[in-house]
Amino acid sequence: MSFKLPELPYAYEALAPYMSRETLEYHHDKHHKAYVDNGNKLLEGSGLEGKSLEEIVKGSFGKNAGLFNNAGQHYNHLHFWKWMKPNGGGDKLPAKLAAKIDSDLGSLAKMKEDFTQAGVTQFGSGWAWLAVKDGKLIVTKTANGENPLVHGATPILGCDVWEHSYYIDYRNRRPDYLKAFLDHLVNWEYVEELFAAATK
Ligand code: MN3
Repeated sequence: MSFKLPELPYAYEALAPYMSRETLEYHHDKHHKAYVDNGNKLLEGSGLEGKSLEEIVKGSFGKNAGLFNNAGQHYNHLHFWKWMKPNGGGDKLPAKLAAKIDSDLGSLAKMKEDFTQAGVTQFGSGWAWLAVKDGKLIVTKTANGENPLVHGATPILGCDVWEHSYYIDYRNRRPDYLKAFLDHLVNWEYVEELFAAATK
């Protein structure tokens, strides 16, 4: 396989005012594109050509840092665009996912609090995650391009807390960005789709 930059699943201005057109232009057209282009160069001769993206991410972790960083970020961003939608966020979740959050994480409010805390306390660049591990939901964080796949878990929601994801719109206010992400942007139907696939 080779990596391909996907189209955004909405217009560049569709997430404003919570994420601006300018942020999406830089983040998707330049940052994600660079991960795709560099990933494709580094995939050549790596021995992982022909594998799925998930296999490339797991297979390069701890062994080929250049390929891992770019393949990991390609995986993360492929989902990140779909983890958001116009008029998303809020507290209306698909029933099965809502029940699982209540039973594994206490409540939706507690999950949001823990997810925000994970994002705020990730020192430097990285991601905050909601993931499925051993059939249970967990909230976690990772540095740089890492993701829960390389820790035996399946990510079902992630928020990019690299500065390129929020600095144009929020400057240094990462907590405000995380709040806007959870309150106005999350595509819970896509989270549910990944949750169902990870728990079937
Ligand atoms: Mn990013």
